[in-house]
Amino acid sequence: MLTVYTEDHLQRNVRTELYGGQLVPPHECPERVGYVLERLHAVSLGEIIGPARYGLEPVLRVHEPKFVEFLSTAWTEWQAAGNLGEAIPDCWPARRMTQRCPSSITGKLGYYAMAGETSIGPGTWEAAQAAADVALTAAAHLNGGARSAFALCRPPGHHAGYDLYGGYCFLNNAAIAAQSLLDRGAKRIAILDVDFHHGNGTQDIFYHRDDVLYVSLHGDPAEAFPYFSGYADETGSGVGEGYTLNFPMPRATPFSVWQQALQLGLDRIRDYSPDALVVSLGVDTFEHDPISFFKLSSADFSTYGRMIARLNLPTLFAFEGGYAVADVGINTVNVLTGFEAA
Ligand code: SP5
Ligand code: ZN
Repeated sequence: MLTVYTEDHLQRNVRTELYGGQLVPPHECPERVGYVLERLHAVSLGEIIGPARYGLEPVLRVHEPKFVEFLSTAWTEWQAAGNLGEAIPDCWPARRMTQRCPSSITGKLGYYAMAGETSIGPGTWEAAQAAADVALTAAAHLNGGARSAFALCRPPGHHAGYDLYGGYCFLNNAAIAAQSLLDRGAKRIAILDVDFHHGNGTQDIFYHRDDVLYVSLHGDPAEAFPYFSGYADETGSGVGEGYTLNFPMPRATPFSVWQQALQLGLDRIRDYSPDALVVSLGVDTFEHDPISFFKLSSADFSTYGRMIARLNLPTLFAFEGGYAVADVGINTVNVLTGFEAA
């Protein structure tokens, strides 16, 4: 399997995450990708190439122009305003407040953020744009006839909505890739999101559409981030009704239960008969993940990689979460080798 990767992700190296009432070193750190690379080499998964540059056009197919403009200027504006730390919001357009975008950078952060844990720093925008290019390069590879490709994206993407960032995500790499596959001739794309968290951003972008089926397995939003998205009764709207499928699951969910939900999701994807599959591949379902609560073992990742392969679809894996840093490489690559072995 081909991997697409760039060291440009290193440009995102913020010092702070708002966590437990403290500013701590971020869970979503550059070392995560280092462990994945190390494991890719160890198993000789295949060639690793750098991304092509696609510019903003494919990004603007799924994100709002003013949001993208905000992301590209946020750090400069934050610094120019005299702030000493990294950029974090402190006020949101909550119920019954106006939804107008302020001109103040602090106001804009609250307007565009779906969560406050995610700091913006120098290089955040450059890394986010590079991650989108990584996903687009992997999509181009599928278009060229490949069976599979691994987009080693960082920062991750599935919490980023049409005009929302947060949950460590800025641009929705998986959604950008899915849209580019449609724009290059695919009629239907399925997105399978196996990250522990609900991909609220991906759901948001495609909620009203029937040309992208979104299937997600995740921690019950009543108990888990992102809290305000991912219930089973969120099923799509308008022509998109029935094209969003959510499987929220409780604390301590073991692989035996998770696997049953996965099989139901895979059955739905097979019925949909898509031209290709995009997998939002987060490995924070791992039993030792520090911020999540499912109980998958490292071997379980291989098992479900094989299950995904049985769909026999061109498949793009886009890297998302996973914070048991030293095990992120083994778990991620187990999915890919499981897929290849099937
Ligand atoms: C891409 C991705 O996996 N994003 C996850 C973002 C999660 N951010 C908030 C985490 C808050 C976790 N609180 C857990 C408390 C554990 N005691
Ligand atoms: Zn996650």
